[in-house]
Amino acid sequence: MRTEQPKTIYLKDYQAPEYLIDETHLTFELFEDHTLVHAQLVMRRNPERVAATGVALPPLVLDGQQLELLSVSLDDVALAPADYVLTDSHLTLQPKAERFVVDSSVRIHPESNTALEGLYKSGGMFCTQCEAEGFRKITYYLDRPDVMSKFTTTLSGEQLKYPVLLSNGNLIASGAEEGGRHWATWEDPFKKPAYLFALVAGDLWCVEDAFTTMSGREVTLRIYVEPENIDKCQHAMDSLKKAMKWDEEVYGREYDLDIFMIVAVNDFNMGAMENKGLNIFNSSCVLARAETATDAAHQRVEGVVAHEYFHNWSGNRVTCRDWFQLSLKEGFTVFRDAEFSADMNSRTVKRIEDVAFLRTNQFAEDAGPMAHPVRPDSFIEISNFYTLTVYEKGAEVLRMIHTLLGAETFRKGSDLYFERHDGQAVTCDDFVKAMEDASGLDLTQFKRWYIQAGTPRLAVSESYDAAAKTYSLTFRQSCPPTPGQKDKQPFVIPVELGLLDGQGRELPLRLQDEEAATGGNRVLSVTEAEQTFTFVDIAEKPLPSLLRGFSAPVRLSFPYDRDQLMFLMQHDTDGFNRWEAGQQLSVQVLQELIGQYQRGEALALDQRLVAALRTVLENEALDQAMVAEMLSLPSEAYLTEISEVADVDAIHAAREFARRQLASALFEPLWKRYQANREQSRQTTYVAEAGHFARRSLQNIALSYLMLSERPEVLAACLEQYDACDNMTERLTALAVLVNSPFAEERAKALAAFAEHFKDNPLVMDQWFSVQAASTQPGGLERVRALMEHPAFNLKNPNKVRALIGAFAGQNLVNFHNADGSGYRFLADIVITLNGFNPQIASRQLAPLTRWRKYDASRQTLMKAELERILASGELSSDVYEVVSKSLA
Ligand code: 0A1
Ligand code: ZN
Repeated sequence: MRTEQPKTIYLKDYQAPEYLIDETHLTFELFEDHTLVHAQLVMRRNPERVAATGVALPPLVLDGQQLELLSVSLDDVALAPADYVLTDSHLTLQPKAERFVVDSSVRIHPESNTALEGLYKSGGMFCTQCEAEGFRKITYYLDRPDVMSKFTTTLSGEQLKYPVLLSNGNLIASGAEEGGRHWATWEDPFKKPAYLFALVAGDLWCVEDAFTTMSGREVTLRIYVEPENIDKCQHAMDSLKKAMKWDEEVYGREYDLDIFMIVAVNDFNMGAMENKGLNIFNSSCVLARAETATDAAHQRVEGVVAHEYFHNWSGNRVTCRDWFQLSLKEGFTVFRDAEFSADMNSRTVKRIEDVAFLRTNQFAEDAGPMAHPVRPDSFIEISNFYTLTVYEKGAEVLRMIHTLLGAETFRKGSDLYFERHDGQAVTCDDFVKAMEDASGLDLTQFKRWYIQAGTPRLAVSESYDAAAKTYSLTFRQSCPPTPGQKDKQPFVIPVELGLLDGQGRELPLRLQDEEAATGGNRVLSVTEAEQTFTFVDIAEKPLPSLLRGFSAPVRLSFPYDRDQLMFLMQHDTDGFNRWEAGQQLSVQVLQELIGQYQRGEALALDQRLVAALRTVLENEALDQAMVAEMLSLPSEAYLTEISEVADVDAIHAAREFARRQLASALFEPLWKRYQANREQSRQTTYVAEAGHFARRSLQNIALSYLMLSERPEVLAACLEQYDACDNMTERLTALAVLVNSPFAEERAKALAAFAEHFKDNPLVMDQWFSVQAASTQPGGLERVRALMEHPAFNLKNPNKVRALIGAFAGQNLVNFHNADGSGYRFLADIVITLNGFNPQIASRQLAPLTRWRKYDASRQTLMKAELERILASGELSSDVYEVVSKSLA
């Protein structure tokens, strides 16, 4: 909880640390009602700072919060309270020499740590989460990423309760103590910042495997879980080995320790954490097997395991100088994991999913009160900046560098970056400099992507001169103002494009002033506010395919008509843009329906959408995952995001109307493909591979349409799928469509059977909560309130909060935005409660309320009133304070 007035920290105030910590020796004595931490810090003055501060030794200011100081000594001399200054957040000492040793002992209370930051207990085990500033809740330290130290850690605990004792690096000694206790000492040979420290003690089982690195070293791989989950680790282990191999092949990066460990914990604020050699994971991102985890969950496990593993180089060996540089490691690592997933599964489908997510969620963040650059220049609470902008937009920035340089030169740049900065804490500028040095390109203007917030708009217009056979595209870019940034300079926008002729063939491209034509696909760099490119030798007016693969995170507009979009859906050589054309067509059709609804007219669906989707559905040669993606209408959240003022009820009514019309017009082909795929599912056992994901995704979206027909044969098929399938993907879809159907009796039966069968599996129960929280049937809030009383629900567990509250406020838009304001009041009450014990989760759950500017005047008033009520509710954490106050500013 906040004890001082929240303070804004600025990048411009960055100063290197006055002191460095060469060695850190930690001892933890774990007990049920407290833990004792002893830290020995071998320190010296930072030579870099001597010129700035002169010969006199500056005070040593150690970070520390919620610590009970038991003793402190300097070079073995115990200090009296008069020798130091102790506040809620710092311990200040006066060193007497350039080199010295600080010893401190503190008492902490992991057993009552509900914020899940620092050392805490999850179920019966001890674990840590130190990023970003959690280490200061463990011991007095220079808790900042540019202080890198070699750690040794000894931990001791009761042998029976905590047979497994883990920390970073290699186990160098262990033994038994009197009184049923035992201990272990771990040594990490690589220096690291405190945020990468980790400790685990528990009654855990492990799955073990091995990986031989490219230079022939043998690495032991272990995944530690609670005994009942030992049968759910194989997929994560397979993913880990694939990731290790991929990083060697694609980036030339080899693992560096003799052991790599993953531990699954049930209570975790985020997805997972890349602690050196000892990754700690939210169990939802490790555990997966057919019966309990969906295809999406399997893919998430693969992606998160890879993400954390890749951090060993992009984050750990080369880390961040300060937290403003967070995207240095996160943007890069998300880009790396996305490319890995693209290589393991379908590249186009992965891109479609990522872009849909980015445009719906990151674009909304970038247009809201918390908008910030990829490299923010100020923050109140760093935990609030683990954002979609830093992660996902940061990854898009890396992707654009990759596009501009080409794969080979990008690899040269990353090699140079890792070689130049190994063992250092560096900045985004250092990364870009390595890319410039490897390529010879000047990226000065490109760096605006790091410093300007907001999503650029790129309006494109065309003109064709039949006599001269020239075709021109004019690009106009602009970027709306964001908090603290009124005027924006033009970005470098790489636009990948092609031009199609009347038969859908790609034309060779030659720009004016160029000697010869290149192939049919190229990347133009748009760098000016307005810029025209003229292609020559264009014999007929072409149709442009723009921003292929979503080559830049911008809002592109081009005046396509619906027939042109249908043409692109069929003929574009770029798979992503075929999908994108379908989305744009759907958006146009849905916006027309929204208008009809608002004017009180009868809704009428443009039959061209039916025709376009029929063609897709009947094309057996298309990748089935692509068919499924093309059949998915833009989500209500996306339709909200692209609206000037979002009319929640009109959006929901229009989309549901379109779904019903499509279901009825396309019943035959949907039913045919559903039955064929369900039959194949019956004949095969579950396999977590792209081809199988594709088959099930088409089967499941078909079922969700078919159920809208309310025909008895579909209900029977749904119940058959629910009962007879061998995997959670089919079962959960069947359950979800029942929950959203009018078949009350079948729905209740399935929900009860599901809960009975899976009551002991918390991750499966999370899915059971989510499916109900997201149901758009009326009475959503009452259902959610009732589910909060269910024995499997627990507000202290972040996964439960996300599954029930997060799904309701984030996905169930018609119910959450009920015009009476009940959804807002409910969420504000939850945030006020969460603020009292887990500020990070409280602050994240707030996001839907921060979007108040998107809604009509009456909802705006209701939403703002709830934000104000939170602000006035008492002592707020810095996390919640920052988001609420900025939202109201
Ligand atoms: N570095 C982790 C994410 C992470 C960040 C903060 C946490 O606690 C507040 C936990 C995890 C990653 O990118 O995976
Ligand atoms: Zn990360």
